[in-house]
Amino acid sequence: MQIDFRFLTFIGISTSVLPSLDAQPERPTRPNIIYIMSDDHAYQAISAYGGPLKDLAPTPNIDRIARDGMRLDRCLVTNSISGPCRAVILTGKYSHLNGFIKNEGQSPFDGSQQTFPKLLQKAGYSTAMIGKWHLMSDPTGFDHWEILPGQGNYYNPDFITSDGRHTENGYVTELITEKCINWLREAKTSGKPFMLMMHHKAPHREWEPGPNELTLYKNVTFPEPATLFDDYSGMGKAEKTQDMTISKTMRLEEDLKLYKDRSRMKNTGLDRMNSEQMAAWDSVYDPIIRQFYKSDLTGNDLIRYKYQRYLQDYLACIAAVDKSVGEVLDFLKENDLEKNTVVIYASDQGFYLGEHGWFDKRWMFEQSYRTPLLIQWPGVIKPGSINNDMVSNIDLPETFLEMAGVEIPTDMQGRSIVPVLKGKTPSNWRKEHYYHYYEYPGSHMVKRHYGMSTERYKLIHYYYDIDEWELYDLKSDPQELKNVYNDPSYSSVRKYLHKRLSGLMKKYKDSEELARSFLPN
Ligand SMILES: [Ca+2]
Repeated sequence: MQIDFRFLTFIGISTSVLPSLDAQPERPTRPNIIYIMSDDHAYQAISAYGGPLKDLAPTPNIDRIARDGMRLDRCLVTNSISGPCRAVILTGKYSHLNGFIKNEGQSPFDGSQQTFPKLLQKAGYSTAMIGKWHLMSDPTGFDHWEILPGQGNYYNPDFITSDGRHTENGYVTELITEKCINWLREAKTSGKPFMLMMHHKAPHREWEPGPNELTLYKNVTFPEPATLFDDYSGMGKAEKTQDMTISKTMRLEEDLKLYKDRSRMKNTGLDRMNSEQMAAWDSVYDPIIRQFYKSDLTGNDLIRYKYQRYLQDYLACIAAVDKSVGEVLDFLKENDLEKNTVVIYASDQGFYLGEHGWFDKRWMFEQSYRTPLLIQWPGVIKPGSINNDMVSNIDLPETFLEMAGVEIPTDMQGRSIVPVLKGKTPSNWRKEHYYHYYEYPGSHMVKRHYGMSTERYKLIHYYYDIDEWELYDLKSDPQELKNVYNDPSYSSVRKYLHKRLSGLMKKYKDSEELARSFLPN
């Protein structure tokens, strides 16, 4: 039986007068927390989530977390892009309140504000942040930090520590893993509970596979998504004017490594390779390049080819991340840390693998709005559980604080998912979720939008240089191809959702006026 000692003290019972507690005089040990987050890892590319890629590109180690813990199927992000997701996870506050609303043209994250690592550190946790940070200011609240500058590089990357910047030889996913395991080895001996944020750069664009995965999927053909050739005819202006299609936006050379002119490799990151790494790379890519330019593909055949090339590299990057997760899990097991360590696997947001003809993220549509979340917590989470409750990345900091028995500040805007993890979701759990994306004009030209979702519907408002509302019914249109906002049969739904959206904006202290204050002059 687990006894909450704080509760006994609160109701006025001194623990010392309870004889049954004598055998257990110490506070239950606080769990260690390892938060592993990759960058742009689509749930469609995790075999534990099923789907058509699961047998072709399995992730057996990430799946171990699902097997031993819980797979959460409805984790929604508040603003589907790197830096903002990271700021939300640190602060438990929506972008408009934590101040980090977009990547481009953004001022550095204000590290002086309240974050969950600071609160854990204050409560006696050893804390570390290793890998992609992407918030421009130095990390705060960590006993140890070692980060990539900006997006970082795959091969022979630079790292920044409090001592400055240096270059290391190797592949980024493997280097981050090694650094994390070294830190865990130290943390284990400190006698304190620890919290590690292990943030992989992979599988972010331009999807450069590591030396051990170069050939992994080169001869594999992946199934195409049903909406690869979406023409957006049922959608609005925002979808028709974006710049993130496999067809037009994805570049043959920089993205798909089909370099006809090698001088264009300069400053792409591939030019950081040493001669040995380059020789291994060329031995795989040279034949692909020769074959591609000989084939002279056009039209839909070219789109199909680009999709395959994209997935081959993207999934190879994920294979290295999966191996990394396995190494961490093995380390915990071998060092007798498994039982008292919570391991979380997540991505900063979801990603398109050809759905709607896209790559990248940003939208409130499923593939980028949903992010993978898998958690193992021995003795607390029932192994092999699957959960469908609407949770969000904004819930993570409060969840970590509750796991550690630290008081949750009232100004955080999420809700701890610990009860969900225990299989005891409260009856008043969230049924609606609020979203707001700001990076426009900018890369990929996805218009600014905010909106809300329920289990069945999504209401989205595109603004800034446009004023269009969209409404999707996931029950009749799970692929989100048909905007029914102006369909009279949805008028009462529309009215209801508008009302709920206003309520959510009020609840989260967001408003159209505030959104306008973030517009560029
Ligand atoms: Ca990302």
